Amino acid sequence: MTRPSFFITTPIYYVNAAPHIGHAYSGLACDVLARFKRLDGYDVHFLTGTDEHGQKVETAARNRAVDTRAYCDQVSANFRELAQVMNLSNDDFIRTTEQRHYDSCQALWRALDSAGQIYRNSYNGWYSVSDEAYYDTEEIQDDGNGGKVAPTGSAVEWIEEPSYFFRLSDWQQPLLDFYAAHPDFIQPASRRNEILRFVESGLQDLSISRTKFSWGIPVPDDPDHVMYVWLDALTNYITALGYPNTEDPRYQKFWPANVHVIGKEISRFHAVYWPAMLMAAKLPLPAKVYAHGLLMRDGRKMSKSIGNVVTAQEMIGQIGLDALRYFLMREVPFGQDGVYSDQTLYARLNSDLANDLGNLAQRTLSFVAKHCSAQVPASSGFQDEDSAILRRAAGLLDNVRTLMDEMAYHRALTEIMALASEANRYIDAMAPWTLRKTDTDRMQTVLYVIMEVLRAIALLLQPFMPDAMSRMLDQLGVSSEKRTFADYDSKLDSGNTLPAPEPIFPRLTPPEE
Ligand code: ME8
Repeated sequence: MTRPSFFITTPIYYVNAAPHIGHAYSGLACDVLARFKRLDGYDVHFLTGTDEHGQKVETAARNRAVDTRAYCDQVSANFRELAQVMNLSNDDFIRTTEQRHYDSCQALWRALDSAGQIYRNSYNGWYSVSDEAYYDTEEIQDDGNGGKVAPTGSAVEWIEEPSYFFRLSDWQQPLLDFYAAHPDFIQPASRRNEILRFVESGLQDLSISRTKFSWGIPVPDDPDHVMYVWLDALTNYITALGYPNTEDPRYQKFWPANVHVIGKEISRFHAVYWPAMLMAAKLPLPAKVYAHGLLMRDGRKMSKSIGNVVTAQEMIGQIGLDALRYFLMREVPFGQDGVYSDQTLYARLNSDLANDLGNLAQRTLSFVAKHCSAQVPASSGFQDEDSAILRRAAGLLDNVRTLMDEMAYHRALTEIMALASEANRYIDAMAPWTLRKTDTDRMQTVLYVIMEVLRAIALLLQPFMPDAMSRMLDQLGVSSEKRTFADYDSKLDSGNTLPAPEPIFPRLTPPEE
């Protein structure tokens, strides 16, 4: 039987600066869903990479007085390392400076051109190098210091140059029809409304080439022009599947994408320009664009100039990788901006991981090690309380699956952790330490029930905390072949010998304590 496919992508990151926790966040959100889908039987393709062309990158290299390509190699390597540091399970890492991407962009350009979607003219207007975006005069404001800024706050400059244009204006109605027919295309709803208003207000043709610098993919047959970096960047999603060879098995299997995960500030490029280009090139459209919020530290957007940028490596050094992964997915409702501080970080991790889950596992497993000869206990018939909590555990996969399909990670984790809290109440009420003296059969049953609940929790938490949950499943004696969701309904083998339990989530001490 062929497995269903699932293609998920992060934005490709500009190599104009070092990666920080915000870049790690998009990759993590994709990784968690990619891992969930793999465990759920899907054939997954997870793509990330770097966006290396354009004026911004060229300027960054020049400011450092280094060769542009050497500079790209170096910063791209930092993003590749970030993926490893975050334990991302990406199947590919694309760089827009690769030959495959050059060929793909030129082919897409030619496809748009032969469809009559490209014409030559000149662009006179505002451009922000920092955003790599064009702005209308109505959008521009004075910055109070004699300069002009875009609505994003980025400086803009007036440019006048010959340019090729894409007939974006042709696609206003087709886009509106598409959004109406696919209400889930842009999520969350707040972003969808913004995009609808933008498209309803009218679309102008889009300048898609620049002549003032050369760091880009040349326009076919007119190498004085390089392609606009967003046309180049968006194309990465099909390059990676083998485009222009639409017979490539990866393209056949994985295009159109199931979801492009992006930060909300780049919604317009993904939800307007990209689907318009695809329609114009007669290619299928992705199923979903999910625009998440931005991580803020101590109430402010992370930025180099404010000096509140945190790297993933720093946080991992402080709290450990899986705790970081858990925190980012649990604390911030996906789709909203994420404000966090050290206080919320340590409080959340100690309460959920050290106290609730860690304590449940540790006290159960050390009790079993001591009083059940380090073997999976045997159940001798369930009472109502046992059946109730086992039923709840059995039903959890379906709930979590639905929430994961909505990309409601924080709600999925809330549900899973609620079961851990319930199991803590159950163990307190059943008091196996008392049963040990009065009824060892009943004690074994209770411990078996808790271990079964822990097995369900650990299976479901694998996408979020792969290493920690792999260790927990080892300690529960779950063999590595029995860890997919197809095994969710299987049971622990009573009598199976267990390894010595070890704490998985130590209590963390905040730096100022
Ligand atoms: O926009 N919080 O690249 P970029 C959360 N090359 N996410 C953040 C973040 C923060 N504080 N800061 C960055 C580009 N991100 C283009 C994309 S795609 C075809 C081309 C994440 O280096 C978030 O995903 O500016 C955001 O959209 C992305 O990094 C921007 O990365």
